[in-house]
Amino acid sequence: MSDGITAASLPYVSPMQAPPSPIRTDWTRDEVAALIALPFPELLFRAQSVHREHFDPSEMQISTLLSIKTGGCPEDCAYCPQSAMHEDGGVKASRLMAVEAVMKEARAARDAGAARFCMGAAWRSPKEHDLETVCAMVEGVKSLGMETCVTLGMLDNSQAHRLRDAGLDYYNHNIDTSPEYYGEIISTRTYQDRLDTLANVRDAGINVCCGGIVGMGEDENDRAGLIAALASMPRHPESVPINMLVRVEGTPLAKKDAARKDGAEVDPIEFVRIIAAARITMPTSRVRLAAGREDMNDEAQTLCFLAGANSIFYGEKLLTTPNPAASRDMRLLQRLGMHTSGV
Ligand code: SAM
Ligand code: DTB
Ligand code: SF4
Repeated sequence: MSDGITAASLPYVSPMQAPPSPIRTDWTRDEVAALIALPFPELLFRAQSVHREHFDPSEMQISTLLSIKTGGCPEDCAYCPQSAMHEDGGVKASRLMAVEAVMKEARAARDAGAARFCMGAAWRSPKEHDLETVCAMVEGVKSLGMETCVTLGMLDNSQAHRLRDAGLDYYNHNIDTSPEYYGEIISTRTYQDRLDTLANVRDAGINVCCGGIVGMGEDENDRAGLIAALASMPRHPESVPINMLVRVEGTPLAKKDAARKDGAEVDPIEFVRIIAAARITMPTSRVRLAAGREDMNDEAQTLCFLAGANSIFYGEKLLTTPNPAASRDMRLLQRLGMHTSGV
């Protein structure tokens, strides 16, 4: 380029100077289904247009996950290797990590460039003394200058307030799938239980991280129902993780034909459509391309980014399953000319 203008110095362009799309919280399943079914070029154009109204399309937020208490969970989520209810036992149960050990991992994540540190515990809900320890972890990680997120199962109102007082930025609690399909996946707590926890988190003034999983044998209607349920919350979750099911040996969903009647994997193009629908319906939320990237090629991930995903989990492990190596992710972002957001 001439005159000293480089691609990096050019502002990104908002398509036409159209009025900004309204933030709607009344999305219906039919409307979301119609979006998902749009011709792909039209769907991606709409998703990109909305994305550019609120975000720099070249920016990627990166969060690092740590399992602070692994396995032995009394819940029966059919996708999860940490449930003690599955016949094959899943992963080995361990105790809650010590605060200093968590700090060590958080420092390493910060030094590798992560802006947010997410700590997950395989609990139905936290016990009193464990919550105290988690509050100390939140305070410690925040003192490193990172955003904090925890996912500890169900919370009552006072537990949510205690986490808020410790300075917690985000609480992750997923609705996982459509209200109708939910009962096929989890029997030990209800969809309403999840909504109650989310209401407690909101009431405490903590940002909500809430999303779901694609590839559990749900049909198109359920996928539209998942996005419609998120997008019709009175306030959209600030972070929306969209996970592709990671099939883990020993879980009820591990067998392909258990997860989908025709035995097929989720079509990556179909997955991109779900991401685009999340972006269009929740314009200001961070849409995270969450679990499942290890099994996606760079091109499928790139389409997800073009559809509006602007956050990933970074580091070679999710909670218990593999995630792409940091070097692979950095190479991809470099190839795409994208940059990570600062803390
Ligand atoms: N026990 C807590 C809870 O369920 O609220 C927190 C941890 S749980 C592992 C967090 C989320 O990870 C689940 O709600 C689910 O959406 C996602 N997840 C778990 N196992 C998964 C898998 N095998 N594939 C994709 N996503 C998964
Ligand atoms: C979310 O939606 N995905 C993350 C995070 N929230 C806690 C967890 C994915 C877990 C994948 C299976 C595992 O590694 O155990
Ligand atoms: Fe337990 Fe959470 Fe896994 Fe369900 S998803 S079994 S609640 S760790």
